[in-house]
Amino acid sequence: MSNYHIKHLEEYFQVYRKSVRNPEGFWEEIAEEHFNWRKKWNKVLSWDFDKPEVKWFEGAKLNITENCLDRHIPTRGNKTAILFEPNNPNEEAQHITYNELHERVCRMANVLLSKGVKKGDRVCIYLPMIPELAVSLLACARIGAIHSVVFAGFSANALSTRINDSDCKMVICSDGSFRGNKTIDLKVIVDKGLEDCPGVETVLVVKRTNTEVTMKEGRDLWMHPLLDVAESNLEAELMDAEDPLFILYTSGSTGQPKGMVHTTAGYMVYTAYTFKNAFQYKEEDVYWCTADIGWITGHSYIVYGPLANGATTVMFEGVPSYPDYGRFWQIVEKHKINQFYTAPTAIRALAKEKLEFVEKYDLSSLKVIGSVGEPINEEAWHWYNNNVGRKKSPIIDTWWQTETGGIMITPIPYVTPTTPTYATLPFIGIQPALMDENGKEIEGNQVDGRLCIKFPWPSIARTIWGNHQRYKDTYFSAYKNMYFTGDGALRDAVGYYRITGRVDDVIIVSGHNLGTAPIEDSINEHPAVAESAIVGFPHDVKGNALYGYVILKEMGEDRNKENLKKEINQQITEQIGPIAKLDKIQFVPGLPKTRSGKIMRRILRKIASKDTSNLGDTSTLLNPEVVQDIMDNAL
Ligand code: 7RM
Repeated sequence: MSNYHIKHLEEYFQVYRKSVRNPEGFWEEIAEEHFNWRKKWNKVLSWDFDKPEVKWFEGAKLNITENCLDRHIPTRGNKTAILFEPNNPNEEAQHITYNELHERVCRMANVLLSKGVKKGDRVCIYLPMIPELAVSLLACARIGAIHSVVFAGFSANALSTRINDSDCKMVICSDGSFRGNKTIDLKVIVDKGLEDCPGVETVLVVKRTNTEVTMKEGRDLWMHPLLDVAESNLEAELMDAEDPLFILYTSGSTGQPKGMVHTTAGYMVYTAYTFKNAFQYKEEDVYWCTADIGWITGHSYIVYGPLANGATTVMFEGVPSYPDYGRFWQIVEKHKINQFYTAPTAIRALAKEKLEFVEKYDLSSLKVIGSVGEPINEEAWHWYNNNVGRKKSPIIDTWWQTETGGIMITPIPYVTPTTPTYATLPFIGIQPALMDENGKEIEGNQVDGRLCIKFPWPSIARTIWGNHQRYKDTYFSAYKNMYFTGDGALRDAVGYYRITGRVDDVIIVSGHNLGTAPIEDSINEHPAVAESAIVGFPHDVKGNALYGYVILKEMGEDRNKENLKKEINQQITEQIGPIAKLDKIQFVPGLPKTRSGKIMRRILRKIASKDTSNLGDTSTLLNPEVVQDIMDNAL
């Protein structure tokens, strides 16, 4: 039996048991059968969560781009690898075949080499969602350079911090980017950021918007003329299994962003295997993940996972609201998308708009619809299920992190029965544990605790760039011999997991542990409410009390606010209990969100506890203007 593609629930349980009883044997078999190695490993796994150190497939030699490109050429050379859908719906989509992608990656890799980039050097990539972005990642991997993608919505300051932290010697950027009806002058941001980055020797500029840019003599070069004259083929660099593939920054609750380091072989094996199974990808399918490649979701499930499976992966340059709120669904219809993967924040934003936007498109091609990034609340789950999945495409609520590299807890569609808001069962090879505050594992079902992972999986991040101690402190110090995720979760009667949010989102009110997500779900079900966020604030009697920030739908705007507050608390009382009632409710125009769509609760907590002298690092905030408004009207 091949364990590469799980098709039944019994098979899932059987393969899962095997992967836990004999992880080395299990992953060895997957690695052996489904990838190209230039040399096999000497040892499948060595690990020590105390050091911490994890090594998979030690001694093996490979290049991930041979697995993502070269090996598909004989059988899938003319198949579309990347389907590029531009921001402007009137601009033609591009179908880039595996043959063409191979050539483009080799050309760019040759350009990088000619500009002095060597194996192990860091290259910062600051590009919009255009094909050159995916090509850049692969070109770095082709020559063994370590890519560090910085999301092109980040500021000059955030960019320079990241460039300096990992000492990038080259930046790949574009003249500008298109987002909806806006054109953003990316090169101007790069120029500003680079004022503080003396280590950057070369900037390669991709032409996208034709905006005028200043090119700094001796540093900046246009990419396309160099690509035109570069050789179209290049032998891939031989990499060790544990050579770093990339660095990707993720923000911590305090301090500088953390440069998570992912290595080559384990990352490849795990992202490929999870992609195949979590999306049930079949050879002719067209798969679309709406994330930006600037996030881990884009690295693992737009670029590496899909390409390692020879899939057709869509890259969308634009935004869900342009030219109108039907854009996602228009694209699903146009390209007959089979698997669609997005974030709860996008689902909620689209659910606020008229149903016509989704109803008027033919979504019958969809087979699997996914969610990632934060807990998906009940209301959004049902909206997604009814209007996008049309009750026939299973929703996969996939829980994972930048640090985990790949999906950790998810239903396997058509295999695992789903329950709204539950990420359900651990993926093959993943051994979750729930821990109590005293460091003891909580056994059994119908329990909740802090989510840890007991055993290494192939794509766990190996360190924080330049700061191994911080890696140890953040992930391996809270619980002995465990990877601590920072999330809380509950395990229900059948063993399904529901992620309740970051553990700092757990609020203890009068001795009761309350997760914010279920309370927010309840509030969001009120017909006048669009979205909400709950935080705790100090209370003399209860220890903590609840403060709710609520965004109203248009219909709620002219309602009596005191009555609305009563109705919201009534609803919470009915659905959760009076213990979860809110002491304060503030109606707000928006919630502070990070650029990847997560609510920045830290800021809301500070406002609720009237401690606004120092809001901490707000550089990743998408909408700083709402913070002022919320502060001005705080209760
Ligand atoms: C992939 C990604 C990680 C954090 C994680 C959680 C939250 C992600 C879910 C989720 C509930 C989910 N990487 N999170 N997915 N919470 N259900 N399905 O998002 O590094 O940017 O964020 O996101 O808190 O720890 S990330």
